[in-house]
Amino acid sequence: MQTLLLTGFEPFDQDPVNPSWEAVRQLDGVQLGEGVQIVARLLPCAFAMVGQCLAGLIAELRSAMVIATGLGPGRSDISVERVAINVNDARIPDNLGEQPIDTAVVVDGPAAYFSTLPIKAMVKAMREAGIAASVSQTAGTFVCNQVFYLLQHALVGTDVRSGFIHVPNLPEQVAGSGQASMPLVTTVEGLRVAVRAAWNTQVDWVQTGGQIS
Ligand code: PCA
Repeated sequence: MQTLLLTGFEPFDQDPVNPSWEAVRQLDGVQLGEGVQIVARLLPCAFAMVGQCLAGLIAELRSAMVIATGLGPGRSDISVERVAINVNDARIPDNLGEQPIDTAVVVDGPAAYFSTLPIKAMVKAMREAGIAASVSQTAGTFVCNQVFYLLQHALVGTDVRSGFIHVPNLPEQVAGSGQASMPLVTTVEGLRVAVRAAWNTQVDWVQTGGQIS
């Protein structure tokens, strides 16, 4: 049985929940086709721990594809990330109180890695399912970007495709604030559709996902 590793994050910044984990845990065990199943795992929101955790999961599961997810506070849609950069610059402390500023994710590593997922096809599939989605040009400079960079660094040169998706807050996390949110049921369905499209698409769709600025 092949596996597709799908990770979510624990809560951070005093939030009681993280929708990325709440969503991916519901997809644990879902079959993507003949002999392929999703394995969902939780990652800690801590710069010092998350790399080892991720490396352990990659080594243990030897998954055929890896997709990491996290909460993007303020995002209004499911954002498929294009690029991970070699910078940690934390605006808030992580769950261990660490707040690196302008450090490298990997010393002497390349400036950036692109997602190796078919990001346009994933966005297209979600939109066709009626779910708000877009390509995102930045995964930020916090723990999600670090995980995305470490993931791409670990798998570069292999045939295991990988990438990162940010999901919006849950409505109950931002009630009354006017901030964007997405119901959990929609996030779960969006991720299900995106993961399926990633697995089934060998050559990415050509459609714009660009931004002027
Ligand atoms: N979101 C944060 C870290 C963990 C998460 O779910 C981020 O975007 O960096």
